[in-house]
Amino acid sequence: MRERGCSEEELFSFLSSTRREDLGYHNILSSMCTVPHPIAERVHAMFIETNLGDPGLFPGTASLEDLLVERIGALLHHPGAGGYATSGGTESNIQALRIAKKRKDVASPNVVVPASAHFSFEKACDILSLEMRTVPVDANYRMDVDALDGLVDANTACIVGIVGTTEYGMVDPIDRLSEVAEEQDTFLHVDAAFGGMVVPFLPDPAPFDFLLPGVDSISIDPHKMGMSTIPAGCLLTRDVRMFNCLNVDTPYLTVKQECTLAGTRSGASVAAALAVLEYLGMDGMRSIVAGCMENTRRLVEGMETFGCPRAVTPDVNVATFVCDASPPGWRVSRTRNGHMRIVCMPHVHRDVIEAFLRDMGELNAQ
Ligand code: 0PR
Repeated sequence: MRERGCSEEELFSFLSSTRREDLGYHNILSSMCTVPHPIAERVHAMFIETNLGDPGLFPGTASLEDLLVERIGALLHHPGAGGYATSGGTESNIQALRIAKKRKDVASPNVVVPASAHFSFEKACDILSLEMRTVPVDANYRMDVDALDGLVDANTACIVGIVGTTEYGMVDPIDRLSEVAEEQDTFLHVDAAFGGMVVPFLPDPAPFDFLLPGVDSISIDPHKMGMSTIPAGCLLTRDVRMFNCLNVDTPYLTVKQECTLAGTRSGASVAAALAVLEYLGMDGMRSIVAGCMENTRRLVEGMETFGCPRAVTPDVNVATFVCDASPPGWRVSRTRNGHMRIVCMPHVHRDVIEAFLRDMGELNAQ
């Protein structure tokens, strides 16, 4: 550290120039995060010093966390769901597998995940010493449920299905997984970190939530399609008591026990997440999701006119293509299979899509 502090002017000039090195979200087509909704930004600032790790000191903010869980629970057809606000999909997935592992209580537990699962499951299995068994995906990049046979056994602590896969934007057949989970009496976790804030707002949503009797827990991230500030995630469980197995004693806090992974945790993004949902309502969310889906369709149609076929028709706003070159000045990403991947987040407006397609056209003409 410096012996003497620097001037405010010097400090902010340094920080501003460093911040300018960030790419932000301009021409960024690879991110599952987006520019927070202006409401989220304002509310985040309002709750900046709150700590949900000691909820007795911040009962107001803690009640907003409860309300967020209730609202998202209702969105997922279970207003009485248990839950808390995590730091995002990774923490939610780790905590869900912790619950599943404790409930199974066998010497060598395994979890069965689709090959399309996010890498957070690898982290979770490493931390929790779980064997990760991978189910292949079908031609449409959805989990091949028939291939579950032989993978699920007496040591299976959890089956995982994905709603909105990171790479291809696909929704696994959660209804069929729910049947398998019930038949085998296995915990079923749904990773809807991305798609949980998309699918309920589609005109004809496939069932994936607590309406399906086999679903035990769901990850859903307001900091992705919920347009809240980072880090806003949620883990929901069918029964609030499922969290009890994670409780540790917290002698000197205002609450006596806590089940969260993080200790100190900010309420800022949590209040922001609730605020966005309240402000937009179902109607507002439907319209944002409809825009993202329309842009996804337009992008797919436009790319195909350049001889870049879709890898698959996505269930949510993630488009993938057989396409080697991408125009300069744009950030796209690549799937593990080498497909070009574009996430049509809310900051990827229609004019951004059209500008990208124009640049693709020029690239093609060369
Ligand atoms: N589950 C799914 C289905 C996900 O897509 C992700 C993240 C997670 C879990 C983990 O969530 P957290 O990162 O919140 O813990 N998916 C994106 C990814 O890893 C996240 C991302 C966001 C990546 C912005 C890049 C980026 O610029 O690809």
